[in-house]
Amino acid sequence: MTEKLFNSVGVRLVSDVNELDKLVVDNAFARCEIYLQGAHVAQFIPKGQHDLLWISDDANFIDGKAIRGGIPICWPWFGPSSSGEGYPAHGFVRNRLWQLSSVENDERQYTQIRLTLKSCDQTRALWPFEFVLECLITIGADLTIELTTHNLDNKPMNISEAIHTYFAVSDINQVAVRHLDNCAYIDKLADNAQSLQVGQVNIEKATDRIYIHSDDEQVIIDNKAKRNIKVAKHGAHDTVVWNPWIDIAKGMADFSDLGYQNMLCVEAVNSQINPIVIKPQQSHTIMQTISLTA
Ligand code: TA6
Repeated sequence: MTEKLFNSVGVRLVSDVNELDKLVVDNAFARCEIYLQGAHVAQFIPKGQHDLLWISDDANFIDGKAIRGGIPICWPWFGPSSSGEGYPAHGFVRNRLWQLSSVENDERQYTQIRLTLKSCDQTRALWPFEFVLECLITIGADLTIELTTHNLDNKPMNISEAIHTYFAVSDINQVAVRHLDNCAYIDKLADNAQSLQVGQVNIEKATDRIYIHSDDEQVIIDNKAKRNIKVAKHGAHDTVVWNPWIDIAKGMADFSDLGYQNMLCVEAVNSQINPIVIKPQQSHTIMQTISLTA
């Protein structure tokens, strides 16, 4: 195992022949692990707390494979590609190696990690645009993921995207999501039928919903753990709530069979229903902040 230290206190780049390269941040507020592949946050543990993020016991940590759990970045499309079969689900940046651009502290002494990904021949083969993608990850009492798309092309680009966060919960049967009341949603498990949410969201079966034009703040109430997680977004029209439940989980090799009991995805999304058009030389940012709340 090799390690590189940074000027910013409590940040190490850990390279292990059996694993992917990851940044380990251990500052005054939290511990966090970030894989360079996918700019993928895999752990966020505020001091004295348990991890806010869930990772599958069967997750792969292999070059070129997406990690099941944590915070995958889905870009430049969310879900299946509109170009048809042969294109990866959720875009192509979650399993590519990003470049580490900077490690700094902000004025609150929160650690800021900046990772970038640029278009290249391999990305052009999947999506014919010139771009720079920047992911700024701020680790403090809360965790913020800020994903900025720079369109360097001479044509407008149309993207959908997600910050696809997997939260750890103690028992899915005792969890509720608040602040989606009265919001319309597309039910992906009911032929994309549209419904209206009434009251809080309880998860009692496989759930895969796109809440359209949702409020910018939800709260996950974890009754068994007696902890609440605030999930705030910015620059994202939609919120996706996903739990595969047992049958779908069993169909995924990297998803532990009973893992569905201890996870819930609440994602900041611009879905294909609400794509973002970025003009040449313009930028767009989507953001999610997660924190414990009373
Ligand atoms: O965000 C929910 C979702 O789009 C589901 O439809 C589900 O299949 C999930 O993401 C996981 O997708 P993945 O490509 O990571 O298996």
